[in-house]
Amino acid sequence: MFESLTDKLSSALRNLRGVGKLTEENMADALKEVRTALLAADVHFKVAREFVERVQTQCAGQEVLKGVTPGQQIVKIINDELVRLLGEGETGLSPARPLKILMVGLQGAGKTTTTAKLGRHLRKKGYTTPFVVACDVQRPAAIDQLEILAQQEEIGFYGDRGSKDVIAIGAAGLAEAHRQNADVILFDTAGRLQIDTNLIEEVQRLRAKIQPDEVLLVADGALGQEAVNVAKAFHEALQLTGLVLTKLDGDARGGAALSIKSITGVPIKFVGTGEKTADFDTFYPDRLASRILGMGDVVSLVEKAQENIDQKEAEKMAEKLRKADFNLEDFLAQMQQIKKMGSMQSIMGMMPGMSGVELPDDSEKQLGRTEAIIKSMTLQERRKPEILNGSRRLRIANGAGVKVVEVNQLLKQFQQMQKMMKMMKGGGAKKMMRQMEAMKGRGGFPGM
Ligand SMILES: Nc1nc2c(ncn2[C@@H]2O[C@H](COP(=O)(O)OP(=O)(O)O)[C@@H](O)[C@H]2O)c(=O)[nH]1
Ligand SMILES: [Mg+2]
Repeated sequence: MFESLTDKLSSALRNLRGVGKLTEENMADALKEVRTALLAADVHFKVAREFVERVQTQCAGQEVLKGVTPGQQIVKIINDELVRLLGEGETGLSPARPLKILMVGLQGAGKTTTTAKLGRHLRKKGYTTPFVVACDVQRPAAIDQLEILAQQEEIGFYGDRGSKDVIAIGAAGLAEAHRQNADVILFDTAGRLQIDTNLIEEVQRLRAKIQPDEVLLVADGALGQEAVNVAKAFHEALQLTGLVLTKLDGDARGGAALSIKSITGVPIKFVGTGEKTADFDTFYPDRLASRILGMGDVVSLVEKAQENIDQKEAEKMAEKLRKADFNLEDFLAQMQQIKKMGSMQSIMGMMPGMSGVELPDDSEKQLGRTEAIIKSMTLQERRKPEILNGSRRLRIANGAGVKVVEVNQLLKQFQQMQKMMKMMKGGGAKKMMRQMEAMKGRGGFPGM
């Protein structure tokens, strides 16, 4: 979906997310690329311009977070703007029961297919008896098409091949659906190749007759801006309650999806992603945004940093590391920060470039054991591990439910870490690298 947009946006941001310092220059370059990528995806030029302006304003007003780079923070801002553009939090349907849904749109947009898809989808979402009514009398084949799909999905069906009166068919279909106790009733209608007044008037009369709770426009997502124009026209005539964008599996560039909500004000509620009835889903703006950016990893990382990392705490820790007076108490606090952020594996998964790295299965458990060991120490012991003699170590091991060798191992590795920090302080980078190599061979610090 939207491969080309994804490629262009992620290459614009790839350069940015690594930079430690943002300058007007590298920002301007990246945002220009973002704008070009949007335009190339057939996003409305006004929408693209506003998008970039909003990102710029927000970047200027942001506090710099610890733990992430400014570039990563911008990826997050762009992501949030994409979500806003796609229309956040408005994808629900009316709670009415039975729920009456009128499906409208141009010929070939995917109305009939989508009617069946939606019936099937809603049954999975808690409706028990979907029912479809064939109100397309333009082509006899249209009725057959809907009936076959309904049978295949075991959905109730009403059609009348002997009548050309769409309004009467709609009313009769509604009555039949009521008789069968349907809890969601979908009306498939005829489309034209272009919007014309006859079509609109017919649908308006049908609408007045059946009083639908939802009027959903089915629009071909591959049409880009043209789909936006169609949606505007239908909305003016029929007060749409939602949109279904179809054919997002094909060569859709993303323009329709990104412009249609902000131009028409009508939320996208569902998307079609293939010819089969199962190729259909509720529309989730945040999921699509992260797919388009291809940087869900960075976005979640920034979110977690915003939520969980106590900035002062992090600064204090960094200072201690610099001064090399990092004791076991600090180590415990650090570990608890990490735990707050989620599992080790999920954090690794969020680090760009680290998602493929597998931690050993028991690293989580090891982290827990290390924590238990430190917690079994007195405050004095945590601050001055050198006082830990044999009997103290035995007491700690018993308290933590581990063997003494594990306590010894932890202390030894902690000593090594301290040595390393002293070296860093002394600037002995080469020596430190050698030390690290040696530690790697031994499996490193437990849980790190
Ligand atoms: N690839 C793809 N094809 C679709 C999708 N939705 C509908 N179609 C196809 O588009 C064509 C027209 O669909 P149809 O439901 O008859 O459109 P209608 O004229 O609006 O009722 C059919 O060949 C469908 O299989 C979709 O999401 N993806
Ligand atoms: Mg049709």
